[in-house]
Amino acid sequence: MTTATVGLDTPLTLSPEQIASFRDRGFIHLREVLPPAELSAWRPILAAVAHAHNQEQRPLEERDTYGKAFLQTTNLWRRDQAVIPFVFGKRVAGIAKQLLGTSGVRLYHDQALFKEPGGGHTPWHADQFYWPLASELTVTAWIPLVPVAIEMGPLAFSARSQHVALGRDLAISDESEQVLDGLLNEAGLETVTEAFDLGDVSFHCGWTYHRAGGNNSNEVRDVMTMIYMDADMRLAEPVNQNQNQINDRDQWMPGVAVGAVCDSPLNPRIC
Ligand SMILES: O=C(O)CCC(=O)C(=O)O
Repeated sequence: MTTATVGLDTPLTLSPEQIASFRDRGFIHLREVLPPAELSAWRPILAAVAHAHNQEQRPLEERDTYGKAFLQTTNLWRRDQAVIPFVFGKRVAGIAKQLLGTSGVRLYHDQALFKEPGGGHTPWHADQFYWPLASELTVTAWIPLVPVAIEMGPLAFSARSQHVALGRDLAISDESEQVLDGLLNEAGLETVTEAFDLGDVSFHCGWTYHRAGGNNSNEVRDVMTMIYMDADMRLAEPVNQNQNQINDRDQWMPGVAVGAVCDSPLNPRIC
């Protein structure tokens, strides 16, 4: 089947080698997952919702490092029903399910991450630092809506970093960029930075360290992400009163009790 004949819900079966590579390296960059024509048609729809709900007004030079990294708009599917077919697509969710080896996946949340022309780097970080979740069965799908050349800041991964508990108390910041760069280098871990063609999708584990360079082109790096978790994921007590985890619990899983399955109305089971 070529990507020209697939849709957002068409299943894609991964090879055992692809699944093993993801579990070993903590990420996988898959080529030709979604049809470029379909992504190009979705781009203006997703961008319109993202921009309509983004509050950032400051020019780039007045923002801090995180603010310069991208315009972030969360849970587009709750803001406009038009994007639900994209965010609930079973093809990408089905890949997440195979990678995790779970009986199914729920949506944790989605995000648009648009790196503006001249936008800065995304510092090294691991997403699971922010999540009050009882297991590591989480995966983020990073879906560019435009081809992302190296100069535009594609997502880069520290291969196998999910296996080493380094710097796990660091929030994304100038400090995380500096400290983790040193720690990951000292640990001898390989950084993988690759351009993305339109249709490529990467998947990374919650504890895989990742970063992105700045956008040195004249085009916006439009990216949509969907974060999935095991359909049976349970809510954990926030670690060390981590305020980020308290905020995430309240924002993304309202009403779920510690120890219960994260099945709030914001966390639909996708497949
Ligand atoms: O797109 C980026 O620059 C960062 C993305 C990221 O950190 C993520 O999707 O977890």
